[in-house]
This record gives sequence, C-alpha cells and structure tokens, in this order.
Amino acid sequence: MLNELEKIKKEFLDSVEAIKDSKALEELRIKFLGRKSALTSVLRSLGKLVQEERILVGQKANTLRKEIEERLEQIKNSLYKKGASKISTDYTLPGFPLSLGREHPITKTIQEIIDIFSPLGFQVATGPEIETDYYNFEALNFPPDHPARDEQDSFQIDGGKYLLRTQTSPVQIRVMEKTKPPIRIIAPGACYRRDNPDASHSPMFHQVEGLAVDTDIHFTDLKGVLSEFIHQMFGKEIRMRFVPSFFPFTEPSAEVAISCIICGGKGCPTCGKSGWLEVLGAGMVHPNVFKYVNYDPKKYTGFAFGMGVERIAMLKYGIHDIRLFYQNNLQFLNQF
Ligand code: 2NM
Repeated sequence: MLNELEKIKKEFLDSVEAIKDSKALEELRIKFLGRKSALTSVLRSLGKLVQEERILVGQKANTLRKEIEERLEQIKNSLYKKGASKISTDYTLPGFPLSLGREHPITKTIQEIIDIFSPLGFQVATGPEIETDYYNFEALNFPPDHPARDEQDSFQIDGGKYLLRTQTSPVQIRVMEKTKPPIRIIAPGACYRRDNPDASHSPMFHQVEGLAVDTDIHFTDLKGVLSEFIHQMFGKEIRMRFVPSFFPFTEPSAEVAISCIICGGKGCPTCGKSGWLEVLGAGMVHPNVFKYVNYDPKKYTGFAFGMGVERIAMLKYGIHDIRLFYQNNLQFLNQF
C-alpha cells in the first residue's frame, strides 16, 4: 500500500509539469483525485487493513491527497494570472444604470416661484431658522399678548430665549436693518408652528415671502406683481381677487384668492362651492415695521406678501394631503 502511494506521488509529480491549460488541469484532477483514481481506491480499501497499517496508510494517503490538492490549486492560480492578462475588457458594453434622484416637489415649487419673481427684480434673501422673539414677532408689529400671535404657536428653545421661526418675515427685518431702500426681495424657506399634523397642517412647512420698499410704492404695484405671479404659476385664464383682511405687519391687508383651478369658478368640493381658492396674504407694510428698522415711514412705502409653498404645490398638482410631502414615498415623489 505504501509503495502504491509512492508510485501515485511520483506519477503525479511527473505529469504535473506538463499542464499548459485549464482543460489539462481538470483532466489531471480527475485522474488523481476523482472517484476512479488510484488514491481514492487506496482510501476505500483502508477498511480491509489491520489497525496499525490502517492508521499509517490512512495518514500517508490523506497527506498525499492534500499535497495534490494544494499543487493543483497553485497551478490553477498561475494559469489564471497568465490568462487574465490576455482577457481584454469590452469598453463598449453599456454600464450599470444609476438611479438618478430628482428635486423634491417643494424644492421644485420654490424654484418655480423664484423664477417668476427674479425677472421682476426680486432678489432671494435667506436667514436663520432659529430666531428671537424680537425678529419673529416684535419688529413685525406683533406686540406681546397680541391675539395675532395665537395663530402662530411656536417651538421654544432655551426656555424661550430662542424660537423656531413661524414665518420667513424675520428675514425681511434683517435685510432692512442692513440695507437702505430701494429693496425688492423674496425670502423662501422652512417655518415651524406647533400645529398637530392633518391633511392641511404640518409642524414644519415652507413659505415664500416678498417685500418691496421704495419712495413710491403703491397698492397697485402689489396687484400688478401678484397678478403676474398668479398668471405665470396657474395660467393666463385664472382670475384673482383681493379680500380685506388683517395682519399686524401690513395696513391695509388682504387675502388673495384665485378662481378655482378645478371648476373655473362655478363651485366644486375643492373650492367649497365658493368658486375661489385663497392662495396668499398681502398688504402695505405697516409704518410701525419701518420704525423698527429705522426707515422713515413718511419717506418710504412698501408692499409685502406671503404664501405657503405646500399650499401652492397642492393646488397646482392636485395633492389632497400635505403629509405626502414628508413621507419619502418614492411612488409619490417620482411623479414630479
Ligand atoms: C404675509 C402676509 C402679509 C409680510 C410682511 C412683511 C414685513 F416684513 F414687511 F413686515 N414680510 N412679510 C407679510 C404680509 C406676510 O404672509 C401671509
């Protein structure tokens, strides 16, 4: 038996040098390790041997088997290295498709709004989302304990030292503090109010507010600018109306509505049978606001407006629940 193993080993070492390709390698593997190989039949016949012999021959046979396996593995690797350098890459094959992201519908709507106001001379202004009571309320003519504050419950930080802005108008105050008129700006960005989420409320939402200040700004300028905005955003056929309203930072103030984009004004469930949809608030800047930023209210007048971006996007795209914007459902988001 031991002689037999020696013979197998010698024969293997003799024939291994001749291997030139993977076909020859596989043939040799079958010949020396396969079911019908001499080594396999030695291992099979171990049971017939007496114990001492069985242990000795068994060990030798298994060692040989390992040696053969390792040597074949070495040859396989060196064949692969030689061959790999010959395999050329086909650079004309198409690559793996990358799934491209896209703008969120809110980002897209903000950009559309900016693209309408930019050619009218409005520059984009931004500011902090963490604000002080002074910039978010007081300088905007919302005195402490004024009932208008009830509509804008805020999230407080550091026991009321700071708050998350409830509107983007503090940006307008910050710009007016640093810049002399004429001013024409729009302030897009995230705002926060302590509202419970439902189909039309979210504790985080977005606004675009606008402001124009100069020596000769009138209500008719506000109407002209907003009429241009509404027609570009919703269509030339859309009508617009101003309804008297109240905001602390404007006087007079108005709610701006558009003829219902679903029914054209006849009345339907979307417009609550009124034929009109409220889309933004606006007015002439209150003289008190100018006093806070050291503008002379006798010299300067201005108009301001504010809109909820989600509301605009919901009307434009026919979305019935604001929460869809924040759920990251790709089936929803991929539609835009
Ligand atoms: C609105 C409605 C009406 C507004 C006022 C000002 C400022 F800074 F001039 F006082 N900024 N934005 C304003 C006016 C905002 O949002 C519904």
